[in-house]
Amino acid sequence: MAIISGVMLLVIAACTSEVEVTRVVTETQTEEVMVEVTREVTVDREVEVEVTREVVVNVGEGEVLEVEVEVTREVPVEVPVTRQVEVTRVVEVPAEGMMEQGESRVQTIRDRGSVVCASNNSLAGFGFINANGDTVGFDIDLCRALAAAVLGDPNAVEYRATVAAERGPAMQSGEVDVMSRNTTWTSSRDITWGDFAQTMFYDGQGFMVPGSLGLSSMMELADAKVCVQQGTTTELNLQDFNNQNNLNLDVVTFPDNVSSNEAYSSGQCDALTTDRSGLVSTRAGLDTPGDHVILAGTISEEPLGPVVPHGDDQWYDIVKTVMAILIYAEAFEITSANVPTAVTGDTAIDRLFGLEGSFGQEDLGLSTTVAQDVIGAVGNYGEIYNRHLTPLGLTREGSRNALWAAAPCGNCPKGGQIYAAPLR
Ligand SMILES: N[C@@H](CCC(=O)N[C@@H](CS)C(=O)NCC(=O)O)C(=O)O
Repeated sequence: MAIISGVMLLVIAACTSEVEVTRVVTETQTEEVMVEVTREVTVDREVEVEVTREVVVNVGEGEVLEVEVEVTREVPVEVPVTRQVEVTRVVEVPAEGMMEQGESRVQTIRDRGSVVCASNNSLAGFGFINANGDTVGFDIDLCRALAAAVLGDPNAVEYRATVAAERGPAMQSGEVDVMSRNTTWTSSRDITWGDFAQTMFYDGQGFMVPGSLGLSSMMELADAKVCVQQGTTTELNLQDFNNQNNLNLDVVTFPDNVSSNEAYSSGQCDALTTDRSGLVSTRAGLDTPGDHVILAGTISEEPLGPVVPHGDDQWYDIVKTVMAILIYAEAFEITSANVPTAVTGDTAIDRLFGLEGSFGQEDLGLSTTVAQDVIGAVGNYGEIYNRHLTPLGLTREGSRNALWAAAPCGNCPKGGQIYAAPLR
């Protein structure tokens, strides 16, 4: 159903059922449309009233239809009233909270008072709902960091739980501000879904099998039944892996994490495949994790990171800059416990925390001290990692997810790939 919001100016011959709508029709609508009546005028008394209630009507050009309106300012009629109106114009405007054309996403976020973040709600460590009913995780903390940066409140996030196959449409519609949800950056997604920012977590696709099968290599999976989730790179990589190695795999696909994990844990599949971090997370939630083995090696490259809808450079730059703040705060050993609020004398740290100079934050419409808000709220990249991923057993040290450098020092590499544009 196409939902179109319209704005009508009603001119009412007072207290009769004759109503004229004075705007011009742009197109004929015969579907269900949402109409927002914003102003009602009684002709004989010249009283203007604000009418703000949204109503859903079946409408076509020239049709007479009933619209229930709620009058929000005093008028000489009873409220709510039902009027016969003739719709002569339906104007497409975004539903509440959606971006209006030409408006910046940051402005929309500020008007709305929250960041809409597409998230995962079933992947422990990365994005899931905890026992208190809160959405938490490594990916979730990025949504919180963005809310802290733009709204000064890490809790001002509206989460949209999104299964894998819903991600493309969610991004393309622009209904979410950002997606932060174990999502692999690929060229076609970058072209068709939105702009990918830095990689938050470097991963690759692996396989988990019950230890009882006695397998030691992915190449021993011939003829195995493999559970995989629809709408993922995992599904596509599995096809390639199967074809290239003539493994004759029996691939069983599932619409979401819960159903694929259940199928695996109930023995319906010999193997479960997804990003290795996803396997580690899933294994931790099994009844007897020790009975399951994640086979050595990966069959793909899975750089996981946030993505924003195409078309708003300011917002895209904000997401990248906030990620850089998380990364450089760690490189400078600034944590949520020691955020500087007065000049320290270290120029790079003072610039990052808005105490001296600038790294471009004001040009992005952010506060000079945005890094204080972000790091104070969620901590640096390492704190976020340790809070959510270290408990799963995803060792960071020595992995690709270590920092590239401990400090902004070209000669002291840490060996990892977590890196961002220098903040200056
Ligand atoms: N990184 C891969 C896989 C991402 C993915 O969605 N993985 C599944 C399995 S771990 C998942 O998170 N599903 C959660 C859900 O559908 O609720 C991709 O971007 O396609």
